[in-house]
Amino acid sequence: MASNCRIFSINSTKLLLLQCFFTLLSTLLANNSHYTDQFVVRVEGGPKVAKELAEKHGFVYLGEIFDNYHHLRHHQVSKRSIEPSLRHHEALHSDKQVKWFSQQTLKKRSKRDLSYFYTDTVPYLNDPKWKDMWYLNRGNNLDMNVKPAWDMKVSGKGVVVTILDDGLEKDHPDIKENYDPKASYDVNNNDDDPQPRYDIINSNRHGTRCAGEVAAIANNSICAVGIAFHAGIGGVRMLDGDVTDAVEARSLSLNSQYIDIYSASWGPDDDGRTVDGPGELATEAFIHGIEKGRNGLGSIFVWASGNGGRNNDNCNCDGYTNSIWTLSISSATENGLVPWYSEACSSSLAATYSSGSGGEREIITSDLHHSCTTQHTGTSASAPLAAGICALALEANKQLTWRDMQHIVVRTARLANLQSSDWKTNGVGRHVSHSFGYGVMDAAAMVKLAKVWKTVPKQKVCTVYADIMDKIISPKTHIEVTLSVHCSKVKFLEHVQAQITLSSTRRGDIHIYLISPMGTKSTLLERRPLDTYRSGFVNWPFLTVHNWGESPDGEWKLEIHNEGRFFGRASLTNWTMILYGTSEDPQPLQKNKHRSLEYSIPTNFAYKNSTSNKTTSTFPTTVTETVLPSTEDIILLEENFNDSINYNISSSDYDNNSINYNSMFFPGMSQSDYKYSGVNSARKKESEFVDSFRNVSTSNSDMGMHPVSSVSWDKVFKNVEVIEANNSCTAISRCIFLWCLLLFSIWWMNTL
Ligand SMILES: [Ca+2]
Ligand SMILES: [Ca+2]
Ligand SMILES: [Ca+2]
Ligand SMILES: [Ca+2]
Repeated sequence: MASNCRIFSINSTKLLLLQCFFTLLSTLLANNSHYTDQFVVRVEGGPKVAKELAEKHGFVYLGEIFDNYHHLRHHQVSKRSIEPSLRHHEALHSDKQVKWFSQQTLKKRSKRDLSYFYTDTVPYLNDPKWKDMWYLNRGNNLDMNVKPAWDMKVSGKGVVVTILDDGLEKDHPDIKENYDPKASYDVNNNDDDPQPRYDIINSNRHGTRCAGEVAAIANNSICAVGIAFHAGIGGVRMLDGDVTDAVEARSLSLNSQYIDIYSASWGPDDDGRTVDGPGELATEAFIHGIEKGRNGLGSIFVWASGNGGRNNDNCNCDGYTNSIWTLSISSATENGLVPWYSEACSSSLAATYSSGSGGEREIITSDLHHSCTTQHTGTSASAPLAAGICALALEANKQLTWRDMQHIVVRTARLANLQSSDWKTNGVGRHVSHSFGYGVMDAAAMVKLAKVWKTVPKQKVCTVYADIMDKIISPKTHIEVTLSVHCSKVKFLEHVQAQITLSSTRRGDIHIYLISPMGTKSTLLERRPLDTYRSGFVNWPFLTVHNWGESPDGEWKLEIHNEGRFFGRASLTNWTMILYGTSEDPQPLQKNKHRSLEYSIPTNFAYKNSTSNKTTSTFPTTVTETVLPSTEDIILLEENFNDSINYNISSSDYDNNSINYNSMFFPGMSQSDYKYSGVNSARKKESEFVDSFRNVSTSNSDMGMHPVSSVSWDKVFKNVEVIEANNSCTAISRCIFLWCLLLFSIWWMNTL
């Protein structure tokens, strides 16, 4: 290094030294822990024993985190210190009752909101802001289908959601009837009342805003409407004070037999240079939650994917969203764009609508001081919307496990108007993107599917270790390593983790891709220009959900790129694949159910198309609602329209039966359009058709539909065969009946 330095002129030497100094400083700062006055001890014998122990050593007892772990504070210990309090360490260490203890260090956790019209009147609810709640009521396949879910008589009744945040204004007139004290706690102040601390800049409004999105009361002439407006809503005040591992663990494990869904819109700094995740207690709390919460069905943790877009942050570097236990949610703007704050990563499962750029509308919800806001923003706003939608699904089926919920989200999320350059189809034909996961959440489809859902089989895990290596990745090059997997326990994948240890002179120069045996390429890490740390990654479990449903067997390929300059060396030392999933088909009966349900598609589609060619009415049209069997059937139609492409898996050719079906499904298309060679033109027509049907403007059409491979078409066709065999008679007669009814109505109208 010294000999290299001499080559430079004085100025560049100074510059280099300065650079060295800052790197050293930032490394030092990064590694420096700030000790707090909080301690956690593991003591057997319950809270009584722990309280006695606390008293003996002069601690204040704050509460039990979970089994045998207790949260303490010592008033004589400084609230902030670079040094641990050795005297108290000594005391706890020498006490035989104490099995384990830790002095809690400070964690940097930031809230995920941002510091920053026209109306489509829907005469539905009397809440003054309802008409402006575009993400719930604009129709045209451009909202989250919450209204049709409400029409199925679900509103979150009997479901309990808790917001882990900076408090909750529990006496807010649009919230108080749904406020649930049993789902609430103040971890910052150690009392039962999560009421926020008020200051002149309303810095603690975040939790109240998130709560209103979930459970603001409907039709009370006040402010807005929550998605699950009959759900119980609680607040945990935990961000307005020192955040430690213990504080997070207590919040995540609060009343886990009572609370169903925890919504969190915070995490490590989105500064584009942090790699941080849950500590040991918070990890334990997650495990406790998914294994024991909700009587063993598992707590549902909904998590905001992060707001670090402008800093080129990557949500896979955030251990909370990158965790398999959290249902990670990103955002889409009103126009279906990737928001400027959005972080793309392979661990996001789905998206909900939220704020965008100037001119695009934001989220409406309750606000501090009993008020109402139209300016809730960021992925902070997205996670509670997702939590509300999950509450609707949970009311429809209280037996859903934490994994069931993720399965249902994967199967029902829609492309809608979401535009991203990286939409792709995974190995089982599901569309997925790094910005939006599987697409925008669809409340009606989730409720529908939840009702017929059978609990997925037990989660199995295969862990496959690559040979210990020390593979150098020179600057401006990349390496490819492969790992051959044969996993007898897992045949249908859910989460896939690539646990990686690598060193690098500049962590932000590294980008990593994982290619599955079925050819699905996940971006595990993008470049992060602001991440100058030299610390690399130590056993970091990069998560991808893009392989959902694929088989794990075959060759996995890991591609690591190093964009470093000059001496920017990197080296891969360890790679382990952790493959989660099931040995049996997670939802075998579902396929049959959907086949029979799919039967309703041709009827409705044919009919709708015949009437909606000239009408500009929204979906579903009033005409349809009065003439066709029920709104419910139309919802089925849309839900299954996606499903038929998504997950009816088989290999097969097509026959005459399928032609009948397709000519009904996509009227005006001939058999030849569906030949292998004609797949592209078929796709085009399909998208044109869907556009005219859904009244989506043509400029969005190509983004609205996803390219469908010939394999996917096969899947549709096979399915059709089954349907036609069982139901063709009823299908045609129903269609003819409706046509006759329509013609008769027209004739009758004319005679008047
Ligand atoms: Ca309080
Ligand atoms: Ca209201
Ligand atoms: Ca982040
Ligand atoms: Ca997650």
